[in-house]
Amino acid sequence: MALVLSATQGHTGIITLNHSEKRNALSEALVHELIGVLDDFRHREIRAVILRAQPGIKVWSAGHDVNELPGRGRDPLGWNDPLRILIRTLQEYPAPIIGLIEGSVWGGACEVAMACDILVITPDVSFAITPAKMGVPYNIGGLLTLLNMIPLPIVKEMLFTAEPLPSDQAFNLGIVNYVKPADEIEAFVGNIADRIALNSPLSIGVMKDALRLLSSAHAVSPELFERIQGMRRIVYDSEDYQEGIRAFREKRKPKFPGK
Ligand code: YZS
Repeated sequence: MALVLSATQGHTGIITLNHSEKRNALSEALVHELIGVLDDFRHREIRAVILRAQPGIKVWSAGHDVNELPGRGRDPLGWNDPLRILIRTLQEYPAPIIGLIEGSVWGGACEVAMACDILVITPDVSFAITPAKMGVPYNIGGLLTLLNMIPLPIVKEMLFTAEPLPSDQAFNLGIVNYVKPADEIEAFVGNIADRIALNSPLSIGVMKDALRLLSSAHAVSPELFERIQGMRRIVYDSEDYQEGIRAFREKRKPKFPGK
């Protein structure tokens, strides 16, 4: 069974996450399929992409596949991690990606949403960024994706409590573009995609890339980079990290020793 479904309507491409049994967790296999669809859309010169899950779903995506996170002592979110590859692919895709979101969004899937260019959600949506619940040191690029979309005090609250941010707050903060009822959202998003497709794809592609480059134009010296990586390493070497993953597998709440 395909983990990701794809369809096209005119110049618009639609990608549907299709692994509800595992709550659309972002496994290597699912990410591989998703990137394959984006490659295909790129060759077919698709001008707007809609990224969604199955209609009416309760969990849009549960985030990184926790069973694929490495054991203690290895960076769980290194350059070649599937989540990292997916985020870069979405950000570098040369046409707008519209996130159509229903249900709850967890962990790395929040970053996937924040890597979309336009977000339209239903009122039941919530976003929870959960590394602190797993003992995971989120990576530098990932924090930057969040910071580019979410005001600093809110991103801090989300990271430190790991609790869900509800749809009305996400809308009031300008994190999402629109909140629409479930029975209207598909037509509404399709209309945005159609309007984008009438404009110059060259102009849009270049502006998207320029905005990406400008929003990541923070000077990070090699020393600063290595310092943050060193700080992160303390976390993924820790008992907290080991406990976070073990607790998930054993379906219980973690007890973090803080070392
Ligand atoms: O027991 P089976 O085999 O049926 O599988 C269960 C879950 O184990 C599986 N599943 C996942 N498998 C791998 N990775 C996941 N993230 C994941 N989430 C779920 O799907 C089957 C159904 O799950 P249930 O728990 O029975 O479903 P439900 O009662 O509907 O609850 C749905 C939620 C989403 C509330 C629940 O599954 C959940 O809390 N999942 C974990 C959400 C989460 O904390 N995700 C963050 C993952 N970490 C990251 O993305 C980053 C690395 S970080 O940690 O930095 O944020």
